[in-house]
Amino acid sequence: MFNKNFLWGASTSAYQVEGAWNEDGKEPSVQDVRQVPKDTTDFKVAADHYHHWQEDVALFKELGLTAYRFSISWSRVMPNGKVNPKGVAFYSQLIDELKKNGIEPIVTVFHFDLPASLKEVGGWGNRQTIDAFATYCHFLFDTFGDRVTYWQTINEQNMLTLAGKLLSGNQKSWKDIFQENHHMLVAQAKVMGIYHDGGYPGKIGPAPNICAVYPATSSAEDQLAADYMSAFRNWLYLDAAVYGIYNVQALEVLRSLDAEPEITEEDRKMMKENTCDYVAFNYYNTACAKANPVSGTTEQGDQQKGLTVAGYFASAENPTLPKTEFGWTIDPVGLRVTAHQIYSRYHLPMLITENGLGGRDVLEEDGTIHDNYRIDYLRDHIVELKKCVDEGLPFIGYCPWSAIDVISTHEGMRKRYGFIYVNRSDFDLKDLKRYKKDSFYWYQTVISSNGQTV
Ligand code: BGP
Repeated sequence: MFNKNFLWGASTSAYQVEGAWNEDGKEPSVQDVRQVPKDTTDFKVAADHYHHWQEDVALFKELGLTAYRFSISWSRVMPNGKVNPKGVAFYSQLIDELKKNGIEPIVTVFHFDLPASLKEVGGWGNRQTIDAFATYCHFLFDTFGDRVTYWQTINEQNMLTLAGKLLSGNQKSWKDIFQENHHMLVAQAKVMGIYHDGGYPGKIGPAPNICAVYPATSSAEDQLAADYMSAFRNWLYLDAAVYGIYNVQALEVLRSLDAEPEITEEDRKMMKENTCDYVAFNYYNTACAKANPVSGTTEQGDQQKGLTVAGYFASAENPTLPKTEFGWTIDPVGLRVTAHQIYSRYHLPMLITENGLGGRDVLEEDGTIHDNYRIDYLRDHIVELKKCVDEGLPFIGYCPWSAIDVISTHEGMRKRYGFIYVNRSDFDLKDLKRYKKDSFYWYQTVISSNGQTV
């Protein structure tokens, strides 16, 4: 049984939902200036939540959400390093409106949208970005810390890092990528320290994308490959956040890629002394690995395809799992496997900050959207989550992706995740009107029965 304080939420991120990319003093973020993937749209208008936030919160209330996980745009609050009062006012009003409606605000401070001016001076490769991040976060804690209980530092740092080479158009070496990753780990530790030292009343943690990695066969070699992949993809990030250390197996893979970062004594101290209060994680699917000889390839894919490293592991197909129309595997029981792995390693409360199915929804003439595939996906995951809770795992809440349709990271507007449909397509903004999908009414019942009726 879910306890009575269990948070039933839903998620979005600033650059994928807000729009208003250059309004009211906002500086462009790296997302606003990036090359748009072929046949998809940019993030400039998104779901136009910046101009619809009151209507959206009213819909969240009607949906019955008891939590809303969103991210704050660094480039809106602190463009070019200076506080932007209009940007601050936007989030302040949003937080107040959520609280007025009984919805707990869950805040991620950085979700893939570094201010463009910081990228110009080297982004996370430049150690000064650590201080800029600390200044930004300190300001957020001082400004919103009395109203926000659950904070997350960096969304999916592991996916950002693993996609780093592709995102740089192969310009960066693995060494560059993992030095940036190291700076992010230090920055995260630093802001967790600021949060704890400041005596703010809530909790702070990371929000990586974590998934169990299965061996492709029962051979010891494939099991070892799965362990290495998991260390590299999952535990590197959580061992750093929870214990303040580098995972040994992950470090070994880094050495093989000639990508071991330079770590100063102060960095080690910073990481060791400043760790998290809980583990937030995003879960969409699981991974599968097989042994990869030293002569094998090293390749990068997305969060579904994973990563292949010569000498350690190669991504493998898992023939036991069905797939979404966008080719992502569906593995509800894998959520249970993943949650047990996390808890046995870290013994901290957990919060699911993303889980969901991206599909091509159709708005019918009568304004309905029949997304039974999404209901099936979420139901099956909630059933497994309930088993986790019954098995004694401490969960703070569940925030599926996404509260409302947002622009997908790689697939534009055609791949939707929301409970609320936004009437626009990739290249036609239409009227941006909101419609309730079938999953909206279904999740409403789940929440009102505290997870009893799924
Ligand atoms: C996670 C991100 C989200 C969201 C989601 C779905 O990696 O944290 O921002 O985009 O994945 O992914 P996609 O939009 O690529 O389908």
